[in-house]
Amino acid sequence: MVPTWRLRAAFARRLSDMYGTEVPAYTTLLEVAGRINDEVAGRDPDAERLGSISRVTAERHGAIRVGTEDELRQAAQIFAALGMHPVGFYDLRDGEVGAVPVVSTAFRPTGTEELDRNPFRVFTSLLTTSDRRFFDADLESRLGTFLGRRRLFPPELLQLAVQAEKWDGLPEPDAERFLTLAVAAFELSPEPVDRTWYAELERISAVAADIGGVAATHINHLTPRVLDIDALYHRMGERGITMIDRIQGPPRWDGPDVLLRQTSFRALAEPRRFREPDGSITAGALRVRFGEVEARGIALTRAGRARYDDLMAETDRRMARHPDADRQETARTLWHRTFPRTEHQLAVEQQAFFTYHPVAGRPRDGRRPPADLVGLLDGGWLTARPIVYEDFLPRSAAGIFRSNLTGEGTRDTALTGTPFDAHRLSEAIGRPVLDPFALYAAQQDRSLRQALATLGAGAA
Ligand code: OOG
Ligand code: NI
Repeated sequence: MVPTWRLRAAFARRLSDMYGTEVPAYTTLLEVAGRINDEVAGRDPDAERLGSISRVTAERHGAIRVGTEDELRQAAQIFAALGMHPVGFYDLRDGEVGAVPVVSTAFRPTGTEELDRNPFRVFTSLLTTSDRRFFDADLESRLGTFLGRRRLFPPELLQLAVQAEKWDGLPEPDAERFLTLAVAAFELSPEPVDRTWYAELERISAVAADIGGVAATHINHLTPRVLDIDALYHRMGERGITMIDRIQGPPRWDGPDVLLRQTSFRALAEPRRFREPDGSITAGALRVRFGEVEARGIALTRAGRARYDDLMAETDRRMARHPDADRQETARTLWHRTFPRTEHQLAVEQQAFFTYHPVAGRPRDGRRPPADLVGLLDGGWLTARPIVYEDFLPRSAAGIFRSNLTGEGTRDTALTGTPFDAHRLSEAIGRPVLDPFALYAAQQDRSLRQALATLGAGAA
């Protein structure tokens, strides 16, 4: 029997091999990221504080985009077979510029042991065809017809996925068959693209065309994790690959790494075949896929996240007043003023999530452990280990989408959009969309309860 986590690890590895043959710059990115990770691991004793080097080296996230709720449900079934569950709700339709007609979630493992074995996650976006700001009734109906006719996942793949979910794995040779079919479902399709239909959707949004203008889905990007994203940014430039103009997320600073920092580059134009209005087939190219890389930091509590969002908004306001200022520098100054400078401070102010552990061999000084967390930390009873952020940031996601779009697209801002939230997305998927904050909090609480029980037993 091949257990769930081995299926997931094998799927991530095969998808990565496949994507490397499709997008050569991705292979360069893996090389550079791998080298930087080795360098950081060699010089920094804390390199593994947010994940073992073997985890980080294998770590990827992918992005896919689907057109209908049926397609989303089927994708969810395949991910369930791999032990990946929908976490978080992201609405990317409302960005001030270049809004994207999708709502998204991320499929990922949720248990700490599963994350350690292989943390593969896939940011998955659903085209919101009923959102009138983007699509009128006529176009919605034509999209419905087009999408209704296509089949992204063969029935055999879906059946194997149902079995894998039920049995927590698959016996050979079913495991091999499942992996082959699953990877194939995310390859770029050789089917000709209808020129007129694609162009009509592209006028609304390049993402709408990439989803609704073609006969299949495909991996849009695969993202390795790197321990020093600033170094990577410079080194990719030296290799002749132009990155977008900035790293999204928190600035580089001398305090703790929090949340997620990401940057990307435009992939080259890829050859695609087109069906012209006169029925002839021509050779052409599309530039929709890209490369991305990310550095992960500590997960923030709701309070910490609110502070982060405020700092980003304040950075925007300052940049609007001083457009020539350096964004990183501006952000860094603000962070120094209000963001906790140490992990300890993040823990005592409850701005970030940690697991808590009793300190083994604390000298006996006749004292009993105090009742409060700060006292336990300061008195040397407990140590705090940071919990790594496993999710995404809507603002960064929108920035990544936007920086890789051709044209701004069009949107009728006089109309209101279809209401959409995590609950509605859960119904569409037929599985609960989990709240990332609740997952981190549960992990923290569990560790704290255990630590207190151990301390209590020792003191009694
Ligand atoms: C997804 C963009 C979001 C991220 O890392 O924030 C994303 C897409 O382009 O389909 O992948
Ligand atoms: Ni991404």
